[in-house]
Amino acid sequence: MGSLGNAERIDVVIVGAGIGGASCAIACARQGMKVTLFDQAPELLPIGDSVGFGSNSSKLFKRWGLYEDMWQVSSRANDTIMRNWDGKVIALDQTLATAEARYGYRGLLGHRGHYHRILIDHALKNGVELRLGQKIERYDAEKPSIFLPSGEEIVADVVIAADGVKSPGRTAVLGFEDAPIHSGYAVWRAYGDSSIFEGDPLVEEFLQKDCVNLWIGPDLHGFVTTVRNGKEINAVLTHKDVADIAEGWQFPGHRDEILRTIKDWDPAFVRVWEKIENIIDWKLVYRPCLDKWVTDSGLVAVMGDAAHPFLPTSTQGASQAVEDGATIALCLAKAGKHQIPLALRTYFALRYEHVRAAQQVGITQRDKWHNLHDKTTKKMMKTLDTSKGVLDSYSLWDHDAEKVVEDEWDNVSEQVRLQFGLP
Ligand SMILES: Cc1cc2nc3c(=O)[nH]c(=O)nc-3n(C[C@H](O)[C@H](O)[C@H](O)COP(=O)(O)OP(=O)(O)OC[C@H]3O[C@@H](n4cnc5c(N)ncnc54)[C@H](O)[C@@H]3O)c2cc1C
Ligand SMILES: *[C@@H]1O[C@H](CO)[C@@H](O)[C@H](O)[C@H]1NC(C)=O
Ligand SMILES: *[C@@H]1O[C@H](CO)[C@@H](O)[C@H](O)[C@H]1NC(C)=O
Ligand SMILES: *[C@H]1O[C@H](CO)[C@@H](O)[C@H](O)[C@H]1NC(C)=O
Repeated sequence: MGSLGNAERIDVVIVGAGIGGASCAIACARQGMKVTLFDQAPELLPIGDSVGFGSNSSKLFKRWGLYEDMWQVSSRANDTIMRNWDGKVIALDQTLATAEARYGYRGLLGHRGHYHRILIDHALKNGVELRLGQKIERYDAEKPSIFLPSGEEIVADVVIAADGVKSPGRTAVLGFEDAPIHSGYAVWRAYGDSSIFEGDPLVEEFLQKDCVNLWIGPDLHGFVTTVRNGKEINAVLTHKDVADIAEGWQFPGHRDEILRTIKDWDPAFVRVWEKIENIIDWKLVYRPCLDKWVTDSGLVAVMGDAAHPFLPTSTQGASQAVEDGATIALCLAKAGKHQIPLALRTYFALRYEHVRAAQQVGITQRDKWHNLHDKTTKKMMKTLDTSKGVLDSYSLWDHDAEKVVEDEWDNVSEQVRLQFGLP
C-alpha cells in the first residue's frame, strides 16, 4: 500500500466492475488511492463460462496477491491437444504447463464467475468501495464526474470507464456513439457439471484429468476443456453466423443446429454437444481498436472491452483488460493528483500499439484455423506450423505491463507532455 497524505490522495471512480474494472480498482487501491467502483448489475452473478489469462496477466495477479486463489479454481490442464475435425491429432501443446518455466508464471483457465468473485473480494479487502445497481450513462468530462440513476453526481479526480462492449463511457470519450460491429461469427457455448458424461467411453478420457482439446474444421473451431479435476466441462464452437441474434450472455443455442453443423465430426466432440446442457449462442461483436481512449479534458479514460473488444481466438481479452488496469494505476501514481491528463495520455501512449497488435493476433489466428480445409471436400489442404505451440498469442505471454511503465515512464511521459503542452 502506498502512503499518500489525504490531500494528495487520488480519488478514482471506476465504472464497470468486470474483470478489467475490478483489476484496475485493485491496482489503484494498492497505490494508496481512494477507489469507488460502480456497476449496473444489482448483484454479481457467475454469468458466462470460460476465460483464460496468459502469463502476462497471471504475473500481475501474483504480484497483487490473488494468484493462489485463482489457481485454486483453475483447470489443472497441462496438455492442449489439437485435432482435425475428424479426430486425427494434429499437435500436442504443453505451453500451459511449461509457461511457468518459460515466463515465470502459468497461464490460467477457468470460469469467469469464479475469477470475478476473487477479484471483487480482493478489491473489497484492499479498501475499494463497491456500489452495485448503478447504471451510469452520463459523464461530465470536465469536472470529471458521473451521474447515478438517482441523479446524484459523483465528482472525482479521475474517471475510468471499464463498462464493456456496449460502453456509454466510450460515447462520453468520443463525443458520439460508435456501436460495435458483428464480427460475422457466433459461438455456441456451454459450461456445466461433467457427471452427465461419467461412464461414457467417448468422453470419459477428458474427465480423467483436466485437459484442453481443440478441433478445427472449415470455418469452424471448437474447444472442450475440463476444469477442477474433470468435475466441470466447458464446450465452445465458433461458427460463421449471419443471423442477427441478440447480444449478451443468455441467448439460448439450439442443439439440433449444432449437431447438424458437426454431424460427421469426431464422435467424442459430437457426444459432448449431444448431452451438454444450458447451451447459449453468443454473438461475437468486435470493433477495431479505438484510437481515442481519453477525453479532451484528459480526465476520463476508457479501458478493456470498452476501448478494444477482442475475439476469443486471441485468448487475450481478459488479459489485456487487466494490463490496462495495471498501467492506469502506475501512471496515476507516477504523475500524481495534479497531473491526471499526463497519466491518462501516457497510459494511452504505452498501451495503444501493444493492444492493437494483440487484437490482430485473434483475427489472424481465426483465419489461419478456419482456412486449412477445402470448404466442400473438408480435406485439409495446408499444414499448420505448431512448432511454437498452437496459439499465436503465446508471443504475448512474456509482456509485463508494470515493467513497461517503470522502464518507459520518463521517456514517454516527456513526449506526451511536449505533444499536449502539459505542465
Ligand atoms: C456477465 C458477463 C459474462 C461474461 N462471460 C465471458 C465468458 O464466459 N468468456 C469470455 O471470454 N468473456 C466473457 N465476458 C467478457 C469478458 O469478461 C471481457 O471480454 C474481458 O474480461 C474484458 O473485461 P472488461 O472488464 O473490459 O469488460 P466486462 O467483463 O464485460 O465488464 C464490464 C462491466 O461493466 C458493467 N457495465 C456495463 N455498462 C454499464 C453501465 N452503463 N453502468 C455501470 N456498469 C456498467 C457490466 O455490468 C460489467 O460488469 C463476460 C462479460 C460479462 C459482463
Ligand atoms: C501436470 O504436470 C504436473 C507436473 O508434472 C503434474 O504434477 C500434474 O499432475 C499434471 N496435471 C495433469 C492434469 O496432468
Ligand atoms: C526514448 O524514446 C526514443 C524514441 O521513442 C528512443 O529513441 C530512446 O532510445 C528512448 N530513450 C530511453 C532512455 O528509453
Ligand atoms: C500478455 O500476453 C498476451 C499473450 O498471451 C499478449 O497478447 C499481451 O500483450 C501480453 N500483455 C502485455 C501487457 O504484454
